[in-house]
Amino acid sequence: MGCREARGLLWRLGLFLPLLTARPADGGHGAANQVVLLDTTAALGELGWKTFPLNGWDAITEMDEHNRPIHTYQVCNVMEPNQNNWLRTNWISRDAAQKIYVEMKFTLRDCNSIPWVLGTCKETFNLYYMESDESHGLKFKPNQYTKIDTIAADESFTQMDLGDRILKLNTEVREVGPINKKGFYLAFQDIGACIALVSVRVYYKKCPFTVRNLAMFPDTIPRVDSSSLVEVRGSCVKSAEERDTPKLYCGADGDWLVPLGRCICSVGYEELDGSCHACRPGFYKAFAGNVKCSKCPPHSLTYVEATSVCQCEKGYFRAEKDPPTMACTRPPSAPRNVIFNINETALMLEWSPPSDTGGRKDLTYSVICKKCGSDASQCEICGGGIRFIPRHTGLINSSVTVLDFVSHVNYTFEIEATNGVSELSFSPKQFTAITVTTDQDAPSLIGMVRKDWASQNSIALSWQEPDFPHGAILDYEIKYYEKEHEQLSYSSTRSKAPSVIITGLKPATKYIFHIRVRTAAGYSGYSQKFEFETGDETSDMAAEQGQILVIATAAVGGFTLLVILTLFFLITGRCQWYIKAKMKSEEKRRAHLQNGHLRFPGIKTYIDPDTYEDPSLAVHEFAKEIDPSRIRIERVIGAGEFGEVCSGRLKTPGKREIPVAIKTLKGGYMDRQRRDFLREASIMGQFDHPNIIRLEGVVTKSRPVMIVVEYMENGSLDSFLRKHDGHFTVIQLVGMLRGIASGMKYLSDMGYVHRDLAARNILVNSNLMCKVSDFGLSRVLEDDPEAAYTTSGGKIPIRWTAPEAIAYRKFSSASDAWSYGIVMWEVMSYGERPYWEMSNQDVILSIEEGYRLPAPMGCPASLHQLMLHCWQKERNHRPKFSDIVSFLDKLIRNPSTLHTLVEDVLVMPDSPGEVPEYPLFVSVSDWLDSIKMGQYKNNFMAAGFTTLDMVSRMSIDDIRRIGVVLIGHQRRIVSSLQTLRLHMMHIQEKGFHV
Ligand code: ACK
Repeated sequence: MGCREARGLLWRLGLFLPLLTARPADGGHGAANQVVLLDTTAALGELGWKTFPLNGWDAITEMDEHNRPIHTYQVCNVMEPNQNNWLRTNWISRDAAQKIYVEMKFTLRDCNSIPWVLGTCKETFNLYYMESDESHGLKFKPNQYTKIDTIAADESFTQMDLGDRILKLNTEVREVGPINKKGFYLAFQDIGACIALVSVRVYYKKCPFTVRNLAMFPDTIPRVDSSSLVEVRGSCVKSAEERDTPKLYCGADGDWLVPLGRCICSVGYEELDGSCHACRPGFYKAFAGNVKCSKCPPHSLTYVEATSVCQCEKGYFRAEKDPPTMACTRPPSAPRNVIFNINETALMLEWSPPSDTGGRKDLTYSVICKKCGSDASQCEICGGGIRFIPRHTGLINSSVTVLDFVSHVNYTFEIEATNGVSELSFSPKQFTAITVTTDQDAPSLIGMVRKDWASQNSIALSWQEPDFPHGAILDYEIKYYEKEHEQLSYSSTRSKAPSVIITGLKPATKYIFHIRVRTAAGYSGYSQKFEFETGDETSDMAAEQGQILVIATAAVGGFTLLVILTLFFLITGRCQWYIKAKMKSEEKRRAHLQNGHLRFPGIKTYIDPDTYEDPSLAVHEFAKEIDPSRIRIERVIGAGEFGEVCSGRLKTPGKREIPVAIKTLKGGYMDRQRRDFLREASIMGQFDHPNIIRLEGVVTKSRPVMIVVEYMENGSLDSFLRKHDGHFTVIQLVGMLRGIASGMKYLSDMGYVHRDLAARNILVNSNLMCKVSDFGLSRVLEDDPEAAYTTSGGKIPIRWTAPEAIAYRKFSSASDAWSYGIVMWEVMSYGERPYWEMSNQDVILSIEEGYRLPAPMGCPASLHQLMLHCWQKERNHRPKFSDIVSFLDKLIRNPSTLHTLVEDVLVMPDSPGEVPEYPLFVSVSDWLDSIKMGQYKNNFMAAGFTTLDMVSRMSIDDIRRIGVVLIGHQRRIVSSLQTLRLHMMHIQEKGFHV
């Protein structure tokens, strides 16, 4: 019977199988861990399977909608007994399989639903296989086949399903193995069922190639015994190496299990997405491991890829033991300031370390001794007679003692500094030489030391020159310390004249002084110790009264004045010329002080450290020197212009350790940088107020030079507010502003103008207390990234600065008040940038035209009023800081005054000053342009907000509705509406119509 006839018969019987053109759904054909040996759904031509007998299974091939064949075998001889119909596949190659899987999709008719077939109809078929090395010509003999299983349907279909055209497709999978021959046949035995075999898929499983932990694992066939795993050793990917032997286990289902060991990228390579990539030029990786390539350390470079060690720049080197992560370094410069001190038996050489240590810490010195005749070119090495204590090379300290020298000889000592890379450099060694004639005697000791006068913080001393200086006196060294704290620290200073004024001392405190003199032959011994005490409060007043007396008396008459002055100087011993010189700067400061005292009785006046001839004197006048052993640096918290800013702890004997911030001056600085750096301490040290950052002291006598200030846990105010946007109550914000205003009141009372008041220069502690910081006058402005050059050449933070200060550098407490208004705006907007992205030029122009920052969202009207008050063009109209403090105090005492928000009012309460002139906008589009929101013109127009009057009535919801999606833009528009409303009022008052 041909195919078509069979189909006709089956149709008539109602047995024909439905939905032949429905391609069976993909049963995971593409799964990565399956290798398919046969798939009838993918076969294009006839399958050509054998059937026995011929009228049993019937091949039906239909085309699907893509014109691909669907091969189906059907049999349905349910009415005849003793059916034994075989269908055999072609030979299937085993490939690498050990165990194979046979997946069959078929439909099966429910016998109960067919009338008259009881006894003959079956609902199962049998699956067989036979292994064979032969792929062709094998005769079919059923008894050569081994049964795999009887296959029953999970779901059979009935006549009703047929009517409803429901396809009940069964999927059954059977496994068989191990297969040992080259291939096999499958056979399906029907014993009287009504079946359509829709697809057959034969596959085996494998663990597919994979990369784990930078190791590659090949395709692996699992064991037949599903309980044992195949252990597979991985091989490292390119440019990687084994750390622990990488292994994976292949499970029976083709899954990789239990990863062990790993590979790591070799030196010069870093991991990226499971493979090792060469480091880019300029980067290196010195160690194998899964870390990233790093930038070449300072003074080293590489132009090639996959570098493990960067090469040193010209003139820089790496010592043998230097790790590749270390910067390249260079030999040190020569030691400085060599001096000698000689007596009959010993010659002591001392020097200062080189200004450039080459970037290394392993600095040592060596001393070469030469004997020279009158001609410097006739020098010879000293030879063995001379001894050096402790030795002449590898010296760690910057001094050496020379013994056993011969009298009346010119010795030249060359002192050379070396470090770990000196040997690697071909450049000539840098040394400093000193010539010593051994008959030159050291100067004799200083005799008596006198106290000329003492104030609370200063003592003036003078003494006689030594009786036998044995040469020109170079200078005197004065060493002193607090009598009570001899062990802790001492200070020293130098003076060219036999007198000195020592400043920066504690009031009513005993100090010990001793002095030595220096000539070309070196130092004398120290004088005996002298004890002097600083004055208490009354002593300064007495000093000033003395001066006032002199001035008052001056009015009496020239002659009397002359007599009194002469007497005065004779008595106090101040007639020596050198004291006059020292007094020059002292007088300047006292004049300054007197001015201040007249202006603000009872309040100290700020003294500009630049009025000191010697800035190091200023820093010691106002800042305590801290012994670095009292400081413990814990971590780096930021970067200042001069070096890192660290946090740490400061120990004070007899007191609790306190947390501190430590600003450091990085090595290799110039004198000017050190002066600028310490200027801030000289300024800060003059202040003593809870809202001004407190100076604990300075380290200037050792490196690194440091400024130690109180620690402020929450860092700078601008970033603090940005981090906590919307977290505080208005009262808390006003509390912060009050603190800043109080600090500024103190500064302005002292006559100090800050010039760079901005939220970034306010620090916040853990109690939300705000303190003003960043002092340093012009230096601060150089340092401030916000500062821009003005046409007059100065660098000014435009957005924070009053117009008169921008235009002609008129800085004053009134310009600080303008900046304070900007700080208020920054605080109330939680760190928004003043004038947003407007350019500096636009800011200057719009201020000139009368534009002022609108109130931030949620800002009480009274606070915006205060801001506007601070931004008055006429600086004398701006509030004083004392006014600001009392105004904020009133607000804090009556919090209800803060409830009225700017958004809620159209009519402002009585202004404390004049309402600024706002620009006259003529259209919505002008207004949008002026607030840099011109991109929304179409949104406003399309939504019908075409007049300024309509826009001024918009709510935040309206703004969202018309399509302003960005929160920042919504904020800006809403807060600018306040200004617009004022503008509208202004226009109405003037009788304009828009
Ligand atoms: O915003 P910040 O966290 O606060 O980052 C900067 C950084 O150091 C560089 O200036 C922080 N900083 C400065 N002074 C102090 C201080 N006294 N206490 C705590 N942090 C400080 C500042």
